[in-house]
Amino acid sequence: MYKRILTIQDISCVGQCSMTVALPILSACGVETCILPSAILSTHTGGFTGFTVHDITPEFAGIIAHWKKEGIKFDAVVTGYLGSAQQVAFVEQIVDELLAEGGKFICDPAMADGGKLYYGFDGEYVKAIAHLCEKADIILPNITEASFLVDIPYEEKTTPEYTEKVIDALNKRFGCTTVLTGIGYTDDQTGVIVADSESTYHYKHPRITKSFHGTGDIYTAAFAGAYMQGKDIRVAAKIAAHYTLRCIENTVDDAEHWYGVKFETAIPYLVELLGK
Ligand code: PXL
Repeated sequence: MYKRILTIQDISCVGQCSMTVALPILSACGVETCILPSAILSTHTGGFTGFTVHDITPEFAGIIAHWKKEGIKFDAVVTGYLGSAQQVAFVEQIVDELLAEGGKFICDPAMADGGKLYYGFDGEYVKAIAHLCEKADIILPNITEASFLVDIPYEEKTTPEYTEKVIDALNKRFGCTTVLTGIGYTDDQTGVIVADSESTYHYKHPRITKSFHGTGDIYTAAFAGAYMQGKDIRVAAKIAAHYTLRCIENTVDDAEHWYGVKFETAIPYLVELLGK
C-alpha cells in the first residue's frame, strides 16, 4: 500500500533543517508526504541573528476542519520543531482524529541540544511537548531533550549510567519506543539507542567531532521514511545513522557551510541503503 505521511514542523526558509530537509528526504523514501508548516522563519535560530518568525497556529483549526471534511487520513504523523505551546493542542487533535487505523505517531521533540533549549522555548513548551510525547508510538530525542522530557538534570558527560537512568524514566513516562540519538561513550564514537521496556539496542558508529545544525531533523526524516517503507525499527535507525553520517562527511571540509549539512548529494546513498 502507498503510505501517506503528514509532517508538521517549521519552514526555515534558509538553513537546511526541519521542513526543507524532511520533505525531500521522506519523498526520496517513496512515501507520499503531506506538510503542515508550524511556523515560517527567514532562517533557523541556531547561529543567524535577526531572523523573522511567523507562527502558523491561527491557520490550524481551518486546515484540520477541511481535512476532516475531505476524509483525509494519514498512515503516520511525524512532528518536529513546532511554533508554540498553544499549537501542541492542535497537533494532539491531528494525532487523535486524522491518523488512519493502525497509523503511527513519530515525535521528534526538537527543542534543545547541548544542555540548552533552542531560542524562544521555555518550561511551558517542554511541558507541552512532553504531553504530546505521551501520544507517540516512537520518540526521537537527543540526550538533552530526553533529560528535559523526564526532568532529569542534563549531564555534560554522557555515561552508560546516565543514559540508563534517562531511558528508564522515558519508558515509565511514555511507554513507547525511544530512538535516542547522539549516544557514544568515547570521543571517537557516537550512536543511537533503540529502547523500550523490553529491550535496549545500541548501534555505535564513528563520530565526527564537529557538530552541525539540522542533523537531528535529517535523522528523524530518514528514520521515519525507512520505517514507513517497512523496515524494522532497528534497521531504520541504522539506515538513518549511515545517511546522517554521510551528510556530515559531505560538509565537514567546507568551513563556509556552517549552518547545515549538504544532505542533497547524499540522497542517492539513502536510496541505495533503502534498496538493500
Ligand atoms: O533543527 C532544529 C530546528 C528547527 N527549526 C528551527 C530551529 C531549529 C534549531 O535551532 O531554530 C527554526
